[in-house]
Amino acid sequence: MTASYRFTHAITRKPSISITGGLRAVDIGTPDLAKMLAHHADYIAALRSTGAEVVELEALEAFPDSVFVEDTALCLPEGAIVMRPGAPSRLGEAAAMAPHLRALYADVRKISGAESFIEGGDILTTETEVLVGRSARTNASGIVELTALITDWGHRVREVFTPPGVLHFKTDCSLLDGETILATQRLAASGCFDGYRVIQTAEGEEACANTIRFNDLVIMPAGFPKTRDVLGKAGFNVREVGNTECAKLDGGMSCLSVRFTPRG
Ligand code: CIR
Repeated sequence: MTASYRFTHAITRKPSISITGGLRAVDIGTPDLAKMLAHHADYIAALRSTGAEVVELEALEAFPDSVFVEDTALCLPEGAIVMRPGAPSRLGEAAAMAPHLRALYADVRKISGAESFIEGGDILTTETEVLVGRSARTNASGIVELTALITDWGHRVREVFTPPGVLHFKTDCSLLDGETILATQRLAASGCFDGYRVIQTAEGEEACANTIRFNDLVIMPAGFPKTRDVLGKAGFNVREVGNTECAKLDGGMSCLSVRFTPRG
């Protein structure tokens, strides 16, 4: 069993009607809720098709971005960490996630420093390390606190840097298997994946770097045929899911779930 991409569980949260007011770097249009709900259902069906149990949480109208549940928690086999989002409008989402983590884990810890900020989208867990990208949402203090919280579980944290102008570290990369990363050219060029095998997104298809390996599937946003074919030829079992509406809010495949296998 390879821990970094084999999961028994995932948590998702239904998009809220307030999603139309979600954060975005550039306004390229209002997301269509009906279409987003349809994409969300396809996403959950893909997760379930691998045999995993998916806990679907109710929409949180007070938090427009709450469908992007990944940013609220880091789940490791030994326990879970409640994040402290750097976007002020998203801080309360983490507290809303905590009871659901406690229902599944005996050990739930949290980032609590008033000056510490960290979002799950900046964290890539591989077979050997937990990479955390400093970004506009994740700061050095958040990374120091996370390191202190997970070291006794045997995890090694490595601080890396999210490229300027990119929302999260994982906006530009994904884990494909125990040693392989899908990354944009701009992120791979930083050298942060030295020692890993890197498959680069095709030119002009950088927006599909946020993909997930979930059990036997690589779940990627639809509409990126060159990268899809590269992954298919490399032997990955690719499933495409529509993402046009979440993309308007800078969201991709990883943001929509917290994926985990609680130990014991
Ligand atoms: C935000 O700006 O926070 C949301 N509109 C998008 C969050 C995407 N989450 C992720 O990449 N993990």
